[in-house]
Amino acid sequence: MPIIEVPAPGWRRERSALKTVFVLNGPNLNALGKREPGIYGGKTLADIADECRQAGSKLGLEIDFRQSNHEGDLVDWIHEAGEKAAGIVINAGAYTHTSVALRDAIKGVDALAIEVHISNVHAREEFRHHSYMAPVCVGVICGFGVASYELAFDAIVPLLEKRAAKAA
Ligand code: CA2
Repeated sequence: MPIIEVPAPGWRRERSALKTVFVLNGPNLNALGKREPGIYGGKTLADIADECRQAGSKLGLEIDFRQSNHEGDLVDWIHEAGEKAAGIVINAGAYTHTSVALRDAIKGVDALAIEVHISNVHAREEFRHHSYMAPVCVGVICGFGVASYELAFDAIVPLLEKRAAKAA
């Protein structure tokens, strides 16, 4: 009698739910852990990338983690995410408060985008209270330290599942 291996239902669900999420980081975030630990904590961007990959893999997400100090790179990566990813988690740093280009790029792609910040921007200087990107993102998570990224993954999974179910 042939032996047929039947994968556990959970395994099947986990594999089929695998989705790519681009995690995009803007200017100065490469300096995390080196200065201003009172505001941003002591973790480096490499630590955050590791934590994001671990948290993402638990949720069946494939995380593509990137950082640039250049606005155009971020625009290009948003376009790339539109081709290759289901979601975008973006901490655009100071470009959040200045960039119409990032807003237009997010608006122009199908990938769902969530804006994140490590600090609570609303408890800081007034110029940080406004985000050009927030109106074109599905939501904004800020003020939870590095956990803001993981909270964004928790938030995006059901949205991606809903989208996939609609498309099926
Ligand atoms: O809280 C956040 O995640 C921010 O996006 C961080 C940005 C800031 O401009 C936003 O308003 C809020 C700053 C990026 C990190 O800047 C550093 C500067 C010096 C040392 C370490 C980080």
